[in-house]
Order: sequence, then structure tokens, then C-alpha cells
Amino acid sequence: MSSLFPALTDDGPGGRTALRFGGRSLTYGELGAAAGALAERIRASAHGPARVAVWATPALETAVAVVGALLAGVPAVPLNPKSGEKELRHILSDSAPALVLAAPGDELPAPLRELDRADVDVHGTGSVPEDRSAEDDPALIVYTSGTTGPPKGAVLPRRAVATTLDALADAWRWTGDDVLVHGLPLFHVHGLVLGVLGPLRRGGSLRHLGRFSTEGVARELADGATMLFGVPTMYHRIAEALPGDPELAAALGRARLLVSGSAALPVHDHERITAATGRRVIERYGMTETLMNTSVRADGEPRAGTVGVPLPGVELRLVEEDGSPVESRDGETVGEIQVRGPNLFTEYLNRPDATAAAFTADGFFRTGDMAVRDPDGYVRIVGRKATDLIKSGGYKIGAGEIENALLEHPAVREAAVTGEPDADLGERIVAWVVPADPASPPGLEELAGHVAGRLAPHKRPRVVHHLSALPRNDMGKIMKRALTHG
Ligand code: MCA
Ligand code: AMP
Repeated sequence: MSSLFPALTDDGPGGRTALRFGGRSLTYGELGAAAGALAERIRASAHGPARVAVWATPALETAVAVVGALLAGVPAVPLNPKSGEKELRHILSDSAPALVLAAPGDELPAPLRELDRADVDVHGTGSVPEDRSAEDDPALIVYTSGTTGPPKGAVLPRRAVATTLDALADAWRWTGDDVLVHGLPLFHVHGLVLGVLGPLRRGGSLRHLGRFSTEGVARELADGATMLFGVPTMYHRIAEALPGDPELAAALGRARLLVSGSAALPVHDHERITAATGRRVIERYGMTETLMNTSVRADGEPRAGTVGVPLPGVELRLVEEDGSPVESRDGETVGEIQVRGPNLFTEYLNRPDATAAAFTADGFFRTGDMAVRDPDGYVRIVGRKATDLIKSGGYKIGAGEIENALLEHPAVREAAVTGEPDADLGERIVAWVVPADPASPPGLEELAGHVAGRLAPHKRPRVVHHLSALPRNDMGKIMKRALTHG
């Protein structure tokens, strides 16, 4: 297929900044040289790796590592650098990378020390190899939580990455003149595919904040950045800060495009941001498995509470429980969103059962998201089919994996996990625990630390309730509704 990043070899933007992380930056010429050198090294690696893991810290090295792997034609598996051992071991045994790419000096945890390691040299001096990959070749394997069990690896082909970024360019009028700012993590689709590969495919620039802060956003937007990407938690924090921060309001007022995604942005936050800045945040809707499906267009009506219209090339339908299509666009009839198009993943790695279950006979992916359509085609997401999926801070978290981790704690006899509304995080994780010894029940700090250390900090419970027994139905199944509704 044609190159994913034409700007790396076009003479045009050679001297233009491609990436800036804090005080360190690379022009397109420097990025091509560094990623080209790494690609050569990956290809020449003793094991001829089928996949490479990337220690995905929010740093320049991560961007170079992923571009290097893509240039080498070897799929990259981005790893959350805060992953606990249990999660890490699962991902490594499932994806079997032969090599891990990391920044020089980064200390890697035990499971990764068993792999060959290549330090990423951001000043490498190679050349960009010819792209000999096919469009169906895997580009990335991104791990995403399901309702039960450990996360599954979504295999994202090169075609999906190219298609979704080009569709967003069309919807957002995103060009090489845009300078994007964000502080998203680089081990998920939002921060990595949209937030790093997006600007690079356009020949534009990314300024990454290292970690999100309203000060960083204000500074970069005041200094020439044109677009901001964030999860709703970040926009909520912006909305909270605006009344006392006229510089932030002025900076946001200057932006060409403010985009929110990964979870629903509450109408109240939309309204507060618009009132203080005169600008509207637009929402787009996607999933790890599908990349982006819909968006409010840059020239469309930015209606708060909707995720806009299907992107070019995406077929989207709403279906009833029995699979029959919801035809009416009355803004009221709810159906599950199903999508088909070149933006979709190919499979869950090593999980043919889960892959088969995710698709309908005619090739639509079942998203599990429930929505209505307005008369003009705008999609409005109203909920989720599975109650056992929690979106907290924009991260998707499965209740089952947290329950399993809690059950591994010696002071826990039984555990159930639910999500409850949280103004900052959207939803917060709540653990309902039957202690092994009622006289000394495990506290929040203990259980949060346990889950954070085994899985990841964002998966830790924020609230713990102690019960003498979990409510169960006649079949022995935990009745979560009885937990949350008292
Ligand atoms: C606290 N911390 C702990 C513990 N307690 N660490 C270990 N053990 C504990 N018991 C630490 C945390 O690690 C963190 O460390 C700090 O305390 C604060 O963490 P926290 O309160 O969890 O939140 P936050 O750091 O304020 O994070 C809010 C956030 C974050 C920045 C909005 O949730 C975030 O980055 N979300 C983005 C999620 C995302 O990208 N989703 C996209 C999925 P430290 O201070 O060192 O960091 S892709 C997707 O959904 C689709 C495709 C789509 O449509 O986009
Ligand atoms: P993930 O698996 O982490 O990629 O999360 C995908 C899920 O995030 C989708 O299935 C939706 O439930 C949710 N999501 C993403 N963007 C939006 C949005 N703009 N509004 C509401 N939900 C969203």
C-alpha cells in the first residue's frame, strides 16, 4: 500500500517540526532518520520479530518506536508503563513479542526483562525504507477490556489506521497546517492513533504535554496550537478551571477545533466551556476495535450530546434486540450501534471465538453501544448494552478483570464490581466485597493498591463497600442491580 506517512519522505515539510514532547522535538527529516534507523534494527533483529512491544511512556521515544515498527512492517504492541505484573504477563504471553522498544535508561519490570531490548535513539541516522506492506497487514495490537476475563488484543490493520485518519481529515478539515496539543496516554487508540499518527499522516505537528494539565493546554493554544484532543475528564477539568483562568479561556477561544472522545461529554461541561470561551467542543465516537465511526463535522452543527454523523466509508445502523434494523430517525427509538467499513479491526488476537461473536453474519461489528438517531442523521449515544463495562477517565475497564484481581486478595471472600456516576471521571469503580474475616475487612487503600499493582492504577476501585453476602438470584448469579439500587 502507499506510505502511511508521506510527509516522512516528501521534501515539503522536511524542516517542519513533527513532534514535540516537552523541551525535545524532531523535524520530519529527523523523525524519518531516527525511525528509519530503528526500522532497520527491528528487521535485522536476531529473531526476525513477528511483533514488537513498545514501552509506551508519554515521550518522544514512544512515537519514534511506533513509527519505526510501522516502517519495518512489524506490528507494535503498545504497553501501559503503569501496568501491573499480572496484566503485563497476560499481554506478553498473548502477543509474544520478540523485542521490546524502550527509551534508554527506562527501567523495565521483570516480565519485560526476559525479552530482547532495543533502546530507541531519537537521533538515529537511517533512511526511510520503501513501504512493502499490504493494507491488510497488522499495524498495531491494542489491548482492550471486555466484560469478563483479561483484555483482548485488537489487531488493527494498516488500512484501518489510514482510513480512519483520512476520514477524520475530511470531517475536521485537518491539514498539515494544524498543530495538535494533547496529554493523552500513548497505549490506546485515542492518544496514539489519533493523537500521534494523525498529525504525522497529515504532515502537521504534535505537541504532547507529557501529562495533561489545564496550564499546558493554555500555554500551547496561546502559542500557535490549533487543535486540542481530550477525554471528557480533561474537558471537565478545563470547565472547572475556566471561571478563574481568563488566559485559559482566551487560549481555547483561539483554537480551530476542540475535540472530545472516548466517553460522553456531559452537556453541562459543553455549556460551561461555550459560555466561557465562545467555542463549542465537538464529539467523535470510536472504539479500539473500530477506530472512529462518527463525528460532528468541523462545518456541521455542533450539537451538545451527539456524536455527529457517520464518517466517510463507515456504514452504521441501529438494530433491535432481535437484529431487525431501527429505520426511524425520530430521536427516540433506541437500538444497538453496528458498524461496517475499512476502519475496522481484523480480529482479536488468539481469540477466534470472541472475534466470531463480535460480528454479525453480514460483517457488521456489534459495538454494544445503544443510541438513537435524530431526523438529520446525528447519532446520540444513550447507554451501553453491558453493565459490566465501566468507562472511567475515558478508559474502558471490565468489571470481571477487577473482580478476579480482588478475589486474589487473601482478605476477600467474594467480590462484585460496578460503576457509579462521577463528575470528574464519568464513572468511578465501586467494589462490593465480602471479607474473609468480617472482624478485619480490607480497606479501600489496601484493595486499591492491590488492584493498581496487579492490573493498572486506573483500574483501582475508588469506593469499597463491605457486605456479609452478595445478592444472588436462584441461579447463583450476582444481582448487580440490587447492589446499586440498594
Ligand atoms: C493513585 N495513584 C496510584 C494509586 N492511587 N497509583 C498506584 N496505586 C494506587 N493505589 C496515582 C495514579 O497512578 C496517578 O499517578 C495519580 O495517582 C492520579 O491518578 P488518577 O486519580 O487515577 O487520575 P489522573 O491521573 O488524574 O487521570 C485522569 C486522566 C486519565 C488524566 C483523565 O484518566 C487519563 O489519562 N485518561 C485517558 C484515557 C484514554 O486515553 N482513553 C482512551 C481509550 P501519576 O500522578 O504518576 O500519573 S481509546 C478509546 O476509548 C476509543 C478508541 C476512543 O473513542 O477514544
Ligand atoms: P475503548 O474500548 O476504550 O476503545 O472504548 C470504546 C467505547 O467508548 C465505545 O464503545 C463507547 O462506549 C465509548 N465512547 C467513545 N467515544 C464516545 C463518545 N464520544 N460518546 C460516548 N461514548 C463514547
